[in-house]
Amino acid sequence: MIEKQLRDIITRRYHKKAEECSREELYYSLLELTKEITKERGYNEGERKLYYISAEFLIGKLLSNNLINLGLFEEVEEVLVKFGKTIEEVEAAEPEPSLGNGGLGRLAACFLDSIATLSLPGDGIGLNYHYGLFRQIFEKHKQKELINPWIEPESWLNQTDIHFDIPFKNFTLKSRLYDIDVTGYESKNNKLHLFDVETVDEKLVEEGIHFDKSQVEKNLTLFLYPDDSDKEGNLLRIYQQYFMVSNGAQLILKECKEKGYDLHKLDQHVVIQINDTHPTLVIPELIRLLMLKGIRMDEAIGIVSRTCAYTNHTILSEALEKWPFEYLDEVVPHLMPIICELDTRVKEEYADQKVQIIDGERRVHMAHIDIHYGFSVNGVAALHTEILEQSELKHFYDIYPEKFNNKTNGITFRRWLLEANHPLADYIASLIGNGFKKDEEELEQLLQYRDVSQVKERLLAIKKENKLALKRYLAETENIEIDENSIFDIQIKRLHEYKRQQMNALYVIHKYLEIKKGRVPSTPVTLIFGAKAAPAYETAKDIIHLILCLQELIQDDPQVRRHMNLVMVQNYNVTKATKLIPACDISEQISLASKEASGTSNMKFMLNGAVTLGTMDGANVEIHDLVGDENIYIFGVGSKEVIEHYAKEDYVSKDYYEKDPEIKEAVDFITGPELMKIGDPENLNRLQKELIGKDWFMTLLDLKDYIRTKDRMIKDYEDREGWSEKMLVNIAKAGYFSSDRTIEQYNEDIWRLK
Ligand code: Z2T
Repeated sequence: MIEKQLRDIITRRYHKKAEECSREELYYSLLELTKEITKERGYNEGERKLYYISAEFLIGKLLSNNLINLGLFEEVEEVLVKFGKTIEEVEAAEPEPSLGNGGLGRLAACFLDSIATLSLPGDGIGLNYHYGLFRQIFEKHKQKELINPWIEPESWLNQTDIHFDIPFKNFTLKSRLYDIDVTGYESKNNKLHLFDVETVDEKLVEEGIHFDKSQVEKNLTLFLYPDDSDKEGNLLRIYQQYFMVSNGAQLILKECKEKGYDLHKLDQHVVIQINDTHPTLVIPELIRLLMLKGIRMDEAIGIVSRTCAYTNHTILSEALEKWPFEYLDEVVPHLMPIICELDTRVKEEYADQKVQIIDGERRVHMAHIDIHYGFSVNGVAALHTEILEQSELKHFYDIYPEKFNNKTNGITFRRWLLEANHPLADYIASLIGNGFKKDEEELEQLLQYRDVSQVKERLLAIKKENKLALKRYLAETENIEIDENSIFDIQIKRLHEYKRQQMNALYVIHKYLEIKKGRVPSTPVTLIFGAKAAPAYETAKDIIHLILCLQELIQDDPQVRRHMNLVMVQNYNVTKATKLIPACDISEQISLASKEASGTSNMKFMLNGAVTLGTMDGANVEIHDLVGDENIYIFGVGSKEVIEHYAKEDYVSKDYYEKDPEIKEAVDFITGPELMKIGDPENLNRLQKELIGKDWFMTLLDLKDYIRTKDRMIKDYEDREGWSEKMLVNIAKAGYFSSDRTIEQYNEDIWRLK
């Protein structure tokens, strides 16, 4: 069936036989076929619909994902073999859309998959960035940023004829909507609506990712801002945000009109989830549009407040958006009377300075708009929500306890198990059937095999197979050699001081010195890093520099390399994550307790049989609750203690540096002769100074415990049977972290669709 359809498409497109097609030709043919079959399934519908507005949707490549969700993957795989190609080869021709920075954007993509899979009517609304996040290459042991084009003449984007006028201060921009179909697993579809400007000019890009910022109509959707949890204030960002939400609001009202809904009852038919504060302007914009339709302000505010719900993703204060009043006034003056009215109403009701929308310095606190004028505020892991309620947002929790709720993050198993790890998914299915693909808690049935050696040996064999596959992939794509018989210890996530890649690097230095002294690990270890740094984030770039210098030092030292290897993959993205995660033994989740709101790679690793080395932070806490002490390695100080250190301002990194010879030796090595020969003294000196003089995220506080715990883990790895049992328990308990569960909870408590 598929074979004939595909052959027909190929003949029509290329006038040749499938067997003679290139990877690209097969890819475009499959793209066309997949889009066609998707359309035939139809779309989820209902009396009430969700709009998930987000500045980021990190959807990654879609071919395999969509084929799995359509139930066609195996058939296509077989057909391609007939044509003389593997699906991996064909998929290599697909560009990856990198429309997100990291966890927040990937979460939005997992949510779209689960919303469709659960047959809920819910669309995504975002922007069609032409280049998305930058592509990273390494030059002279440093990150360099290049543009990352992903839009081709044919792609998953469907151009529509939907346009809106978006009013700015001195001009109006006309938008165009592009849609990507979201295929659920064995369900109907939803849509991801991405808005764009027709006048964007890609030639505006100069060198790297620099571009002329003066003409908004030419650059509005060129790039995604490359920040992760910290950002530089910028007018262009406000332009992007308003463009996104005004389009979103107009689309929502258009759909309501088409369905004949009464706008006075908007909140019965529509719920808007605001993904972090980036889409906050949807609140005043929707109020403005309802008023233009003749609804009085008071009522409009009420309707919108019953329609909007807000998700918070971080407690890092530098990431909480506070726009100067003048900036907003410069871009969207027509919203200012509404924002001022929202502010006045708060000031009339509450004296507390901490809950004001406009503060004493005339800055507009976006989160405060969301909390006062939305009906729900949620955190993304149990600990995170508790910290919001008890400290970060305490003053709001005191006013609105009923608005606060937790929704622990999740991941879609379709991509992170079925697509990323075929051998494991197939083996699990052979043991417990296919139920776990839609009802993930069924993975618990694996626990009955806890004491069955054969099963555990198979898990080890599959891990080995995946490590070999990664070895081949890295050899082919990055010219990197790794030893499949070593322990794969992986830290992949955005580069940020709070995530503490620098602590992992200090471990490497410590181990290097140990090996030099003849104390070698029982099993060789390969440490793998993958991380992009925000281009303006100096310390993050210094940390990348340190890691790349260490990589060269070790590569060129056969004596050390035999026992410990270090590799940093270039341009870490969703595609690379699907290759790296199934091959992992040790999952590094080592953020300073209280700082990682949830983390989601921790869940992906666990699901694929890696064991977590982590702090009591974010969702690690819930992983620990589920698997128990025996099956996770926890170290470091807890969040209470950390929060106390910040309150008392009593953490002095220099004391740790001076009092502990091991710590001192490792930190000093950063500017020792070995690394200074390889790297740039400016970067290495600056990083060392940062660690001794500031160390805002308390690396040195946890370093000793980290080293001890990781060493214990490496020792325990030798007991293969014992380790494989930990793997089994982790996989069996991962069901809780399915985004299907998360979305069911959003729907139950917030959205109430169907
Ligand atoms: C982001 O990826 C996250 C938080 C942000 O706060 C911004 C970005 Cl781009 C503004 C991450 C969190 O750091 C991570 O802990 C969490 O798992 C993820 O969002 C999804 O909630």
